[in-house]
Amino acid sequence: MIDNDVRNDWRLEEIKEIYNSPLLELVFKAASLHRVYNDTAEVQVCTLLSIKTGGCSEDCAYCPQAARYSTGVDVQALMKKDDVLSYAQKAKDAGSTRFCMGAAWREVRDNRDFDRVLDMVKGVNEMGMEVCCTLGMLTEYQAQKLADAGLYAYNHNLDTSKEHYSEIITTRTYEDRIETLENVRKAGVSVCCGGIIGLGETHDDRIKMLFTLATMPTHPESVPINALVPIKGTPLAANEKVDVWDMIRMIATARVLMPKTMVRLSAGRTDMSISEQALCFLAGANSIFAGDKLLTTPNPSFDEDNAMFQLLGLSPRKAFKEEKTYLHEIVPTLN
Ligand code: SAM
Ligand code: DTB
Ligand code: SF4
Repeated sequence: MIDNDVRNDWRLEEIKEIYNSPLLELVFKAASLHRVYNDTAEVQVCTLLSIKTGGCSEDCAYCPQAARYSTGVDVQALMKKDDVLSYAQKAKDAGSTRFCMGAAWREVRDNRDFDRVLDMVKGVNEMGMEVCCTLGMLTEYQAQKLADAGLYAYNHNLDTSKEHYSEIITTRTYEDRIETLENVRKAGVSVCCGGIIGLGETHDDRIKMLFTLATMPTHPESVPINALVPIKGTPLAANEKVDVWDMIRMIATARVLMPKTMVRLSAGRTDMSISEQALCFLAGANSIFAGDKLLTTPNPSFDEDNAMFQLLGLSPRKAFKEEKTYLHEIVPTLN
């Protein structure tokens, strides 16, 4: 496979040009690269579970789980390991190959709750699913402990551009986010990092966020693109609904910049028709969150998504495929 398209020396001006190109040209370019580097009939199906909900100390302006906004989300302590494992089994039975556990924490602390999460990671890994966590900031030591327990991927989003970040979150910095991502990398865990559109950012902010992602020394293995789910009680409650064409443009640009990355069509699917989602898949999206809830907000049901997959001729991607591809690449005799 020729990897000339997988670059991390993108210039901001080049990205601007790609992002601003005529939409159908951009979709065509993204779709063409997508079929060179990925199996376009496959979509990774991930299931999310909120293992600790609400009561978060941070001030992320979009988030239903921030304690300081009255959003009606009930605070729930960390779930029991067995309950989490039975939920993971249900997700596996419904066709999910990645299970992502989310906690409304600012950061991980070295306490009994973390030990319980490590046990959950071990349990889900033993079930043969790719385990992912999103728990807030991590030290290098904590990332290593998660890796040792069998963690496959860690989700930690940049959310927006460095310039727009302080308009959205003031209780931590962009640099804090980058530091956690570096700790995850050092531990050998797959990086899942993307953002949200619809936060009141400009097109330039979106381009800058994509620039930061696409110029990392190694591209994130997965990049979730979320449309803001406006939540009553948060400062962004009255933000305008994200235009589906903006979502498609964002996905297509991410696909062109990071041809081998899994680009995830994340929050916002309940507002999208099958035709709109089909355009996202054409533009290079190859991962979704499945199950009727994201963390606290609704998402299409497994049945609805199965029907969509049938209609579009898509099938769920097998677990641990990246590893197998990698093995084939370094040991050609296995082919
Ligand atoms: N507390 C951890 C953190 O902030 O990294 C993990 C959970 S947090 C809810 C994970 C991600 O969900 C956020 O970084 C953000 O990108 C996304 N998210 C949260 N609320 C959202 C909303 N209303 N609409 C779209 N995405 C949202
Ligand atoms: C990501 O980028 N999107 C997911 C996951 N990573 C953790 C979360 C979306 C959350 C949407 C709001 C909610 O359901 O609470
Ligand atoms: Fe807390 Fe994460 Fe929500 Fe921010 S996005 S308020 S850190 S749960």
